[in-house]
Amino acid sequence: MEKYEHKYGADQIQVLEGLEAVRKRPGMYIGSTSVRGLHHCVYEIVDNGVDEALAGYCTEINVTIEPGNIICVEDNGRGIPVEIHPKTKISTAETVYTVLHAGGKFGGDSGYKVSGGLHGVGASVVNALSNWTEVTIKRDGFLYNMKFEKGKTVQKLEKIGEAKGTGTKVRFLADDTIFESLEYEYEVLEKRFREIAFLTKGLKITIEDKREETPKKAEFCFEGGLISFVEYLNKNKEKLNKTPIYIEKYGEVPVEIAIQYTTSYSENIYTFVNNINTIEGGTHLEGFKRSLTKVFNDYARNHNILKEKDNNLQGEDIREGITAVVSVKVKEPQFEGQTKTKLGNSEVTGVVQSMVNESLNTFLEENPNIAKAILEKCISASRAREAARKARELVRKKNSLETSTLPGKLADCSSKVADECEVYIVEGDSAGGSAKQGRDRKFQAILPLWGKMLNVEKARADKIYGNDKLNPVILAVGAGIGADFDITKIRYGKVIIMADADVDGAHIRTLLLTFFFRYMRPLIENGNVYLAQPPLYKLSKKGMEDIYCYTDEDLEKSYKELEEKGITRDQLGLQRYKGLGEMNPEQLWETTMNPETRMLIKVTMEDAIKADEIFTLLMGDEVEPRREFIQQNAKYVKNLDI
Ligand code: 28G
Repeated sequence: MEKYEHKYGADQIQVLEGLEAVRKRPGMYIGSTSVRGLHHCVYEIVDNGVDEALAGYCTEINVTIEPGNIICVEDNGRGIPVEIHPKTKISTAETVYTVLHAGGKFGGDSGYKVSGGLHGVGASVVNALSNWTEVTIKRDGFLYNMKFEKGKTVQKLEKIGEAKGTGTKVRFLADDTIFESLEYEYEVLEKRFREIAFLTKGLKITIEDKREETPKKAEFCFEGGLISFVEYLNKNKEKLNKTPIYIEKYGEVPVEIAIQYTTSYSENIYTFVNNINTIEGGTHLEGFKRSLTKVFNDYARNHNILKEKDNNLQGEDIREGITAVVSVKVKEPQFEGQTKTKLGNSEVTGVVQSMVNESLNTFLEENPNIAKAILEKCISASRAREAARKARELVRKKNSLETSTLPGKLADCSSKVADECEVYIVEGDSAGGSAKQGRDRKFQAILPLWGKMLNVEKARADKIYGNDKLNPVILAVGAGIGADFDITKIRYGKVIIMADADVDGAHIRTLLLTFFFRYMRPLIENGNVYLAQPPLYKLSKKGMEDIYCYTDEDLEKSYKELEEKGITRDQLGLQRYKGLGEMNPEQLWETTMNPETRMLIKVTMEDAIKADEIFTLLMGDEVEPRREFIQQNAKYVKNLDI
């Protein structure tokens, strides 16, 4: 064995200088020496396996975090070639692990590196930044291995036995004198490998964390590729097209896209170049957006969905509710932007655009019902946008005139210190009357509302503006809506929704919450919205103070407690409150409005996405799930923790 003793030729000296440069300025090659950079090392190695999968020779990659933060990556590809490389005069395998940018400079490969870590620097950089690296190759019926320390070859590639099958296995320990920490985060790696599995259909990736006594592991393999990706992203949303629209073309610039519309209002387009998430977008995203706008407008014109007098739909209208993943492969990607995650190659725009034009147009022609559903949503999005603009103008005008008219039905409080003031939005006239009489008028205002509230999810901004139910709410709160909502102008520190504890009450609560969520979101975020909790039952007995119960469990508990005191159920009078109107003003005050004794539920919104899902479920067009949901959750706020 010529371990430690092999002679260096001119090429080898160059190699060592190259890897020394990597160790001197690691940030230049892997971004940083933080955990982020540490994780990038794993991605670099795994990406070589992904390339082998993209070449069609590898179906499985297994990643293990071993105790001591050793990373082991194994694939069942062809195995890195073992023969002497004509340029470097050492084995190809060793070349890959010791020569900087081996792929481009020495590889002479006709293909292009389609996968790539953030920086696509290759295995030699990881090797240079590792305390040690061990590579094992199964190829041609034999088993080979080689070893490195801090990038230097300590054991050249040698045949160590026989082997069945083919593949490559790499184990490495990152250098703790270079990285700030060697603690890999399992969740971070898991998320990335799930993503890679979505982006590489059919490839199975497993990850196992063996550092703890109870190992964590996951396995990802998606035959549906990007279709599965989009379905995963939309799993809790109501869809307009049941199966994602799928576009795939493998030309000079391979492009793969999946699109699914939901009833939500958000735009979720994820783009990838060579499997790298291009967070800042770029030319591929530009091409995709342009095509969407053009194809949908053309289709709408050709099918008379947009009439001659109508304006074109704007891009943002067409992207409302979209979830899409755009994945392109570019031979020499130019990454720009602050975080180098913006594709700069200008030729990509046209490629993506013309490809999507063709495929999407065909899809719409073949699926008129889906086309219609999506366009209906686009059109209402454009109306909402127009109405929001009008509302904005109106609010601005109004503010400039300093007319702060309050709604006629509002029984305002005497204090003007918003922090100590509360407004009760009360369903129904009779309850409104009791609330007015029962309140503490110093700091409690009452705003009664009647009848069926407008479903803001369906009607949206164009109807909200000027709506006789919602306008009083907007005026009473006093801080505007939408983009003009100004939390510093709110007239009450607490906005309390007081509705019956039945299905209708749940409905009106939800409608109001949706309204606040969509048009006064900071109010929820700031914790100003509350739900009053009127009691469901009253237990009474002569000589005993009335007991109010707010839930069925509450009632059972009270029965049990009273039984322990020797009071049986049949000795007790039970009143079931069907509505707030059944309570007299004193009772309403005592049970629901008195700050000393009432139960208020603060509406929080820790997870806006989660809330969005709930509102979509509750307010969407699908009536049956909504009814079921409300019925199952009559006291739903607790369960949902909105
Ligand atoms: C386990 C850790 C990550 C890999 C291969 C397979 C080949 C290869 C890798 O070749 C040099 C450049 C282009 C030929 C290629 C095998 C062609 C034929 C390969 C990996 C030489 C690299 N047979 N599997 N590299 N090429 N897996 N997994 O690293 O010209 S790296």
